[in-house]
Order: sequence, then structure tokens, then C-alpha cells
Amino acid sequence: MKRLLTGLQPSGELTLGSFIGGIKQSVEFQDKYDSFIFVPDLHAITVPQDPELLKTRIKKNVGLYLACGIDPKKNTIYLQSENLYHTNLSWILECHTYMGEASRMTQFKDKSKRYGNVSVGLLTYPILMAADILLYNADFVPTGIDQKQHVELARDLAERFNNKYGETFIIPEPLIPEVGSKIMDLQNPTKKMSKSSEDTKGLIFLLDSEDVIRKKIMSAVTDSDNKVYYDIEKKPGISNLLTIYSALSNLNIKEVEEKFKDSNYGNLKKCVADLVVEKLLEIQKKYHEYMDSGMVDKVLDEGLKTVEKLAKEKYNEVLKKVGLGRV
Ligand code: LTN
Repeated sequence: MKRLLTGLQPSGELTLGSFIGGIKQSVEFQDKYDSFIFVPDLHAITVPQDPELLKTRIKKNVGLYLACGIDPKKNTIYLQSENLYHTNLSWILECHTYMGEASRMTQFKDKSKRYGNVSVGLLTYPILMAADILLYNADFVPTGIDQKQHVELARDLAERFNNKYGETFIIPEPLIPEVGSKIMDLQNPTKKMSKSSEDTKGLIFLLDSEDVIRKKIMSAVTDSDNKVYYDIEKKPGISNLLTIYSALSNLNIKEVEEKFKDSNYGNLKKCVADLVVEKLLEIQKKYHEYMDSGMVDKVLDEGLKTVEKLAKEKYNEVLKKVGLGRV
């Protein structure tokens, strides 16, 4: 079985967009791949974080992943900061990365503009990400399009290392999801529903109450044409509601269009809200069970045991090849 590895930044509360656009796909992948899912918490502190918030969010997010159907029997689930080999390998890779290569990364350039006086960690972030991937011989790395350049750096570093020291790392391939599963902000339907948006009126969080979910969907921005059909360009708001319904009902867009073709917008919104509430209450019930039973800690302990063993082997191989230590 090919190995798949993905990291889920604990940078914000998970939304309906995270579920439909990412987690749902990981649930499908878990039967096809040997799946490694981890929380890159070390990556989160490349920009300022509140320690208390960060800490609660890490466990909360793992609880939500489990509640959304990520099965701990089929996935290896762990925290990056608990396995020290990630940062150790990252250092060695840093010493094989050129300044020009690191400073050319688009995300670094964007974020350094946004945050001003940035940390060195923000510059070396993609190298730590390469270590996350290469440490476990991952074949595939599912990520958003914004991370493609980082996976390409991981490939370059792996090739460079292999050429210099002999076959050591698998060259990973990015897996970019289809656009169809992208959920937009309900207030601003040409913009992605992003967990790090400042304004939360257009976001549905997985832990929102029924009332809040209904209110947010009923006040979603639409258009004045009053006909329900799918057209991303002309009707981004309505198309987004149809996409949400399609993703949660497993009907395709054509079938959803057909179902609502004689509906007014109010009725469409109510049906979308009913379905979202049904799904999210189900997820929330499981979430509370996992959190209250200590399951999250148990899963993370087991994951750590598995990955430490694998990482140690790979890291020792690297040390030896580079000429470090006594091995
Ligand atoms: N940078 C990624 C998170 C991330 C990751 C990884 C993803 C860190 N390490 C390794 C895949 C593989 C992000 O911000 N989404």
C-alpha cells in the first residue's frame, strides 16, 4: 500500500469548508492508502500564537478529525512537536538548502509582507515541512494548491540528498484536490471559507450551535435573480449552497439542481440548513464522546510510538550518510 501523509495546521477552528474540502477526502483515502495524519504544531508558531488557545485547539482538532470519520485503526495520528526527529532532520536539510531557494517561496513572501518583521522560522518553515514528509517515506502528500511549491521543495531536497549520499528518500508527489469540493464564505461567496478569516459571519464552524448554523445559512449572500441553478460566475452564492448540499447529501450537482429548480431562495436555504444541522450535530455528538473518554490522548500516544520508531531508523541512516555522530 502506498503511503500518504498530510499535516493539518492548528491555525484556526475547523469549519464546514475544512470538512467538505479536506477531511472528507482524507476519510475516503484511509481505505486506499497507509495514511499518516499529523498536527504540525511547530509550524503554527512561525507566526504569533496565544499559548492557551493553541494548546486547546490542537486536541480539539484531533477530536474533530476522529468525529468526522478519521479512523485511528486506519490512520497513524500524531503531533509533530512530540517527535523530536522532525526538527533534527529539518536541521540537516536546512544545511542542504540554498538561501535563494528558501526566500523564493511564495508563501514566505506573502506572509512576510503581511506580518512585517517576521521570524527566521517563517523562512525555514518549508524545510521543516520537507522533513515531515521525507522522514516517513511518504509517496503522496494531499494539500491545497498553496502548498504545492513546498512539496516541490521537498522533492528537490530529496533528490539532492539522494544524489549526494545515495538513495535515502522517496520522492513525494503532491495530491491536489478537485476544485468542486471548495466551499466559499457565506457572506463573500467568491472567497474561500477560511478558518483564519477575521469576520466569522460567513463561516460555519464544526462546533457551532444549531441556532447559529441556521442563522448564518439563512443570511447567506445570494443574488436578486430568484432562480435556482448552478453558475459559479453569475451566481456564486447560490452555487455555493448547492455545492454544500451536494457534498453532504452525496447527490451530484445536477441532481441537486433538479431537486431545487422550482424552489425559492428561502426554501433552498432552509433545506441546506436542515442538512448541515443534521450532519454537524452528528459530528458534535461523536466529538464529545471522544473528548470525554480520553480517546484523543490514547490515539496520540499510540501514534507517537509508531512514528518514533520509524523516524529513528530513517534519521540514523541520514546521520550515518552525512558523517555525523559515531554510528
Ligand atoms: N504547511 C501545511 C501544513 C504542513 C504539512 C506538512 C502538510 C506542515 N507539514 C507536511 C503536508 C505535509 C499547511 O499549512 N497546510
